[in-house]
Amino acid sequence: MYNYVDISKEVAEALDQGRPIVALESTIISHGMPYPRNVETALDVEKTVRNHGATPATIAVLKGRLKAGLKPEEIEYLGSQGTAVTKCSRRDLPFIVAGKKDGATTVAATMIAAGLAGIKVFATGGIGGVHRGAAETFDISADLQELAQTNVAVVCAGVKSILDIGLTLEYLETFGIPVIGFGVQNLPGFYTRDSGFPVDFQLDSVEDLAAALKAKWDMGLSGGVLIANPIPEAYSFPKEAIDQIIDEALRDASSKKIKGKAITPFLLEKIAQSSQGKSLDANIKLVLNNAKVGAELAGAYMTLLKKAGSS
Ligand code: PSU
Ligand code: MN
Repeated sequence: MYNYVDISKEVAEALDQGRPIVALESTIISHGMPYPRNVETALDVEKTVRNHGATPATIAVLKGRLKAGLKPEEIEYLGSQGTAVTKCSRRDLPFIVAGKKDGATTVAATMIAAGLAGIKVFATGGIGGVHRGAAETFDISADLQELAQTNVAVVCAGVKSILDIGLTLEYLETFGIPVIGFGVQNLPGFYTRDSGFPVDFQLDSVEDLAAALKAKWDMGLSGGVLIANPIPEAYSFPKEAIDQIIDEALRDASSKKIKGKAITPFLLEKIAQSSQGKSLDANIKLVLNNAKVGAELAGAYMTLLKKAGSS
């Protein structure tokens, strides 16, 4: 794997010394937020991870090399290039790598790189899922299949209603992917704290989360875990307000016949416009909140591994 992954010095040292690391994705930088707030946010997320005792490993493909751990100038480059950088999921990786191109990694591709590097915890904002109307379009994000097979825990803010939340949960169940509410009984809805759908398990501490991860992987139950951490109350949207904005964005996407990998970035931009930037502010706050939980979870997981190793 070292033939394909460049692990930064800082991340390599943390790996060697068994210190906690949090993987971070780059599609959220290039395709999920406008410049320059995307760059500011990516750097703030790294700072938050550090402030909570872990090492950040932002992941992307640069000139065909998978990178775990980026320099600030590389984050600036990805953010300023925006959608000019290819959004890179599992199916795209071989071509971006072999073609020596740049790629912004989705949740799926970031999990792959994190898995190769030996990083177990990944924090982001939102994951892809089963889209509304999927019965006809078949639009189901490759993120879900990645969660089914790659041993990385993903901390997110739940599933947003640009997706079909119920079908996304069914799909996750089918593939054996546990969905954990962090301190909540109901799945958070990204911009809102409650999607109205119950989660499989509520856990209230990072120690409990770490123990569940260890039990899963020790038993050889491969695949990821989805940890849903609600947006802080102060930044959350009332459900009706955001649902209206999302419905309007979905209608716009459908009339413009936006499809495939372009749909999520299109909807996010529309929602930001119609909410006068409030959805972007909320998005940034929830990502920072997930970075904190991710860092604490990575710490608790490493502590647990050390205890198990010494007993
Ligand atoms: N949801 C967000 N922000 C994002 C994404 C999803 O709120 O930036 C990105 C993530 O990188 C995710 C990808 O992995 O979109 C999913 O895209 P698709 O549905 O095309 O697989
Ligand atoms: Mn899709």
